[in-house]
This record gives sequence, structure tokens and C-alpha cells, in this order.
Amino acid sequence: MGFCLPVCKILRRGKYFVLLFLSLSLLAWIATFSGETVKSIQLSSATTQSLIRADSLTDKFKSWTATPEDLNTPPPKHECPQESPLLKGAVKLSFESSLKLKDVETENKGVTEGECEPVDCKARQSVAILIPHRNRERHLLYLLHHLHPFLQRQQLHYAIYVIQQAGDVTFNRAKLLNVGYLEALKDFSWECFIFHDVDLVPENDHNLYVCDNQPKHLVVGRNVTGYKLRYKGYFGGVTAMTKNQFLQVNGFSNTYWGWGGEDDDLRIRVEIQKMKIVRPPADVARYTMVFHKRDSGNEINKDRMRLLGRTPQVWRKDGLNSCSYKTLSVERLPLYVNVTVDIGKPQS
Ligand code: UDH
Ligand code: MN
Repeated sequence: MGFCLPVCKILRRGKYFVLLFLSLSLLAWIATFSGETVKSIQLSSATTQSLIRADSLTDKFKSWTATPEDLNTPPPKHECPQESPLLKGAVKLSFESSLKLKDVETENKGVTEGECEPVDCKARQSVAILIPHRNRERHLLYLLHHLHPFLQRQQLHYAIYVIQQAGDVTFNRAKLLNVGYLEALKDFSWECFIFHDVDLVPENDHNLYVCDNQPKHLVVGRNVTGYKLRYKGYFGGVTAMTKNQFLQVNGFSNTYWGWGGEDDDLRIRVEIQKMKIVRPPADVARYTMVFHKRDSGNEINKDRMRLLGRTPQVWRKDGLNSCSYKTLSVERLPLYVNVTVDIGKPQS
């Protein structure tokens, strides 16, 4: 007993020392291990296994040491699905006479200067919508009201450009669309362009506002023509062409003043390039045209047949490469970019 007491005391104290020693070793080991990991990340270790380990540990390490700036950087987005889950199909359109521009702005808070993109995925295409315009404010309002939510449901990155013809000389739809193409490309390298009449409102959001590997005609039917194609080869109203397809045909002709012919001229250019016009199914490519009469300043172009006859000879030098105009203003309004332009007058 006399011998055991001091020995037992030492042993009991020793237990605490051992525990203390073990804890300190464990801490030291953790410190060395994380130090090695950081080193292995910097040296970018060669084996896949250690890369995976390094990656996950780097993330952990970063999350411990994240600065406020890092936290503000959004993670990279995944590409949006092939078919948007937001599509509704045929929707009932409304044309309320009480609708105001302010209402449409309030409904579209996610749109800035006419531009919008999906929040939680990366859009499959960046599309510029070009609307030739003069004196059709009510139609423009109805179109904006329907088109913004329509394009957002399609999960596109898009912007709407309205190209206003200044003055009151004869209207030239085609030249305005050439201007729209050239001006929109100053903002962003849009890969797809939709040439869009102001009075045609799409009825079904499965009519996708994206470009295909061939020029696309989106208006198979409209209410006023019993939803039938106006005639074989009709390529007017709303069309979609990629940046390169449009460049390849040298855009629209600049020489069609007044109503008619410019859309057939574009079809001829497309055919000369051996491209083939495609259309969505008829049950989807349906539009409501807001009722209107013929505008003054857009009388039937009596010269259109003669012009169409010379397209194969002149298309190379009449188009995007010869489109001269004077931009009077570019206003970045909440729901669209308003480009006002002096496009000159017909040559007598
Ligand atoms: N446009 C304007 N302002 C004009 C003329 C034309 O903004 O003064 C634009 C607008 O985008 C319009 C497009 O050019 O949608 C085509 O012109 P349009 O709508 O007059 O052509 P559409 O073929 O009508 O629809 C032609 C005359 C309709 C007569 C109807 C009689 N029943
Ligand atoms: Mn019309």
C-alpha cells in the first residue's frame, strides 16, 4: 500500500498528460493536412483523385475565407432546357382600350431598356426583335404587352428595337429593318433577328422566336385570312433569320417604298442562296392582326413587280451594304430601344 499510493497518483496524472498529448497531436495533424491541401491545390496535383479531393476542399477552404465580393459573384448558369417549362400553348389575347404603357412597364419589371434574360438559366439564343414603325402607337402597346411575357416564357435572351421612320415621306418597311439590324448589332452580337410587323400578335407560345439553320417564316395563319397562308411563298409579317443568313442575302432591298413586294424580294434573295424557308406547324404559327386600314404614306407600290424582276441582278449591291441613313436618336426606354431614323426618300 505504502508503495502503491504515489505510483497510482503519478499514473492518474499521466492519464491527463496522455489525453492532452493526443489532442495536441490531432490538432497539429489537422493543421498540417489542410496546409498540404492548399499546397496541392496550388501545385494542381496530377491525379484525378487528388484533383477531386482538392476541388472539394478548395471549395470548403474558399467558403471559410470568402470575401464579400466573392459572395456577390453569381455561380455560372446552366443552359436552359430544350423546351421551356414555362410555355402555356394557346393563350387568350386581350386588347383593352384602357391599357397604358405604364401598366405594361409595371408588369415587366425584369425588362431593362427593352432587354431581358432568364434569371436561373443561360438562354439558348440571343434574339433581337426588330419592329418597323410609324404612327401605330396603340398597336405597339398591344404588341409589347403580349410579346414581353411571351418571350420570357420562351426563356430567351432578347431585346426589342422599334425603328421609327422620321418625317412623312412614303414608308419603307424593308429599309427600316436593315437599319434595325445594323443598329442592334452595335449593342450586342445578336445571333438571331426577328423582323416583326407591329400589328401581329402571336397566339401560341410554342411558336418559338428562335432561328433555325434555314430562314423561318412564323406567320402561317392570321385571324383575318382564316388562318391560311396568304399565298405559297409568302414570307412577310414575322420572319426569323440568323445574323449570318441575313448577311448572306445582303439583307432587304432598300428600294421598296410604299406597301408590298419587299417580303417577296427577300424570299428571292433566300432562294438565290439556295436556302429553304421553314415554317412551324400551322396550329402553332397563328397570329391575331389588330384591325387597321391602309396608312396614308404607305400606298401600294405600283413599281413592285418591276423591282422584283431585277432582284437577281441587283441584290449584291442593293441591301445592307448600301443602306445609308441618318440616326436621329436612340432612346433606351424601359420596354424597347427606340431608334428614330431619317432614311431619305424614293429616287424619282
Ligand atoms: N407600318 C407602320 N406605319 C405605317 C405603315 C406601316 O408602322 O404607316 C409598319 C407596321 O409595322 C406594319 C407594317 O409596317 O405592321 C406593315 O404594314 P401594314 O400593316 O399596313 O401592311 P398589311 O399588309 O396591310 O397588314 C396593308 C393594308 C391593309 C388594308 C386593309 C384593308 N382591308
Ligand atoms: Mn398589318
